[in-house]
Amino acid sequence: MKRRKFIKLSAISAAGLVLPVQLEVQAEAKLLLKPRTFVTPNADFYVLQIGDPAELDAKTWRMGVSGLVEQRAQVLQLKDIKAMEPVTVTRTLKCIGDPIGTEQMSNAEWKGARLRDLLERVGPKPEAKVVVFRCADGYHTAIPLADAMREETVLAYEMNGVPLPTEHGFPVRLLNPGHYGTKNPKWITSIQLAKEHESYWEKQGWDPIAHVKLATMIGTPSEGEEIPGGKIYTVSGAAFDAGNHGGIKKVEVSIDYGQTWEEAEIWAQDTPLSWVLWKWEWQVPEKSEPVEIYARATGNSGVIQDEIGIEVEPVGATGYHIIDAAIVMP
Ligand SMILES: Nc1nc2c(c(=O)[nH]1)N[C@H]1C(S)=C(S)[C@@H](COP(=O)(O)O)O[C@H]1N2
Ligand SMILES: [Mo]
Repeated sequence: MKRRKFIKLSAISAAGLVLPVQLEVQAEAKLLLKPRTFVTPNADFYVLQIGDPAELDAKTWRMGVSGLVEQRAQVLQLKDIKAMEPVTVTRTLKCIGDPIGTEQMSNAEWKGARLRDLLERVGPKPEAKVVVFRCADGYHTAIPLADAMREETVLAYEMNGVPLPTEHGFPVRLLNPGHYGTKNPKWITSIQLAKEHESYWEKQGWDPIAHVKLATMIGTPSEGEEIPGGKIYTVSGAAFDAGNHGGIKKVEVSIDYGQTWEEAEIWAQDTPLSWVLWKWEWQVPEKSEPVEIYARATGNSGVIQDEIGIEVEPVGATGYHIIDAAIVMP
């Protein structure tokens, strides 16, 4: 009660406004969480690519759809893609190079068209096994045709209500559920049906399948943070499996090197194709000592993350994210 009142008062003084009490307490409490919002604002969404972002002009941009197709190859403009049946989806993207997901994992609401609807127009030949995407920055990657034909595979042209920002792939990028960022190409200029393809990162030894592994990140506290002893501290973060283990069933936190685990509260979630956000209120002991905070998730399939992780780079790890912090008494 005392703490809530304090939070409420500081919210008023910080904002200089009096909001409805409940909202105000929630908003202020969420400032202490990381991630703080279920949908990542575009300005905060991680950015990753092999070189500089490609700057494309919607007026002159064209995307070819060709290769092993039954019908005539097509050349599409942005308006052609926007004329297709639109879908709006919430999806988390995560980089394969950030296996535990501390920084390169973000969540947005995207609008686009189903890749399947486009591929059905050209009709893949029976011998077509993969769909190859070539991009304006020289990047190229392929996904299995079966994945491309899933209902959830989307060619996105909007992100959080605005046209895709340049750095996120304007005018069109792929959202390929269940797979790391490598399989979500930006600045697409051609789509080709083929028997096989060796992609940009595969040539350098990265996993050609790139299934997202079950992972949990701790946002608060941060590495090396000093946590006041004898008070309540909110440990928070995100967990994600991209649906590969049936979604996240639960998230647990340990402050005794994994001997005992406390279940965290999942405070925001959507489909398994988005991350879940979690928090756990910790009654911090009244003594100065170093502390290690562990977090792990369990998938609906029953898979539990383990400390070391069964798989490591270059396929993406499953180990715990561990934070070294310190409890300090005044
Ligand atoms: N054209 C192109 N698409 C790309 C890449 C790239 O280098 N070029 N990098 C991929 C990787 S490794 C990741 S993690 C995601 C990052 O997407 P974002 O920058 O929108 O977060 O883009 C993917 N798509
Ligand atoms: Mo990535």
